[in-house]
Amino acid sequence: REKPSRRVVLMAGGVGGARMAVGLRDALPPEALTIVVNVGDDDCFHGLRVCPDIDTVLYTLSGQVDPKNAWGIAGDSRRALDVLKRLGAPSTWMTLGDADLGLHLYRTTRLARGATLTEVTKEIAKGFGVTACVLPVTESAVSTRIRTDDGELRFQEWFVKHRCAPRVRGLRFDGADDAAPSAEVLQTLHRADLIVFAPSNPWLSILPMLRLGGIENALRASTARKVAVSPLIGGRAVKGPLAELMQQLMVPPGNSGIGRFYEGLIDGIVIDADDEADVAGLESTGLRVLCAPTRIATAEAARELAARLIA
Ligand code: FO1
Repeated sequence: REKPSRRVVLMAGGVGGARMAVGLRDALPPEALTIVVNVGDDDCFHGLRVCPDIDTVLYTLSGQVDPKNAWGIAGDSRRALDVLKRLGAPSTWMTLGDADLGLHLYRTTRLARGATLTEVTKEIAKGFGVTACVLPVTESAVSTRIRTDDGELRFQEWFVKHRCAPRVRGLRFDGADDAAPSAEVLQTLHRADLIVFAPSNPWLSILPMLRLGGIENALRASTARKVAVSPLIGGRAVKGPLAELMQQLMVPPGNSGIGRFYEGLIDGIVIDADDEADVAGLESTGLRVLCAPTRIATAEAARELAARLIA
């Protein structure tokens, strides 16, 4: 009998998570990969449940994602949004394309009929021909709130409407205290041989998952090897507000700040080939360090990194 294939779990946020998912999918047998996705960015727009990180993972894995934005559907039209703008509807700063709205209509209707977010996500993945198992981290609504000098903002208000301009004083994950990882996520973590933290924003995309009751224990109890891929290269994020956020949260900059975030949770960290100078410092904290190209905008680069990480 063939050696049981590796059971790999990817803890993912949006863009970095989706790209790492592509690489791992291409480097593993189909049934070996499970992607656990953050739901903290989720929000309700025009009465519809929008799940940006789940949708970015599904659109990217199914080859539909808009390559420029890394969210939404390539070439999507915006005629419904234009009508909403004309009618003075709220929140039209969130660009929801027509095809994208089709997905939100489907998910919202299915949830209203009592389906769980896990069930609906599986239906959508199947419909899009995605073979990897994509799981929301929880069935509950947990939403990231950004505390600023002018009060608390919903994540998308801060990220999209205000373009990350308001200085971040703190984060709150509304609903996390009453939420638990889904049973399937806990089982997946228990059975994993390898758990990868994607090169997503640790504070905005991974922390909302770690804050769910029971997940840290499940991670610590898991016999899997645990590896984080740094989302920084030369101290800068490939995409998004991570470097500025780390300054505002007053955590150490660069890869040492990433290593500190995951302290006690991971055995190893992957940093970019340009950041060779960070190896010694990270190793001195007990981490194993893999220095490899972490720019994974192409499927080939992502597969190459995934293969090296798995090896
Ligand atoms: N990000 C933006 O910067 N501007 C947008 O108008 C926008 C719309 C949008 C619609 C659907 C969706 O799934 C994601 C969307 N995003 C947009 C990205 C979203 O803000 C994500 O939460 C970020 O990618 C962070 O993960």
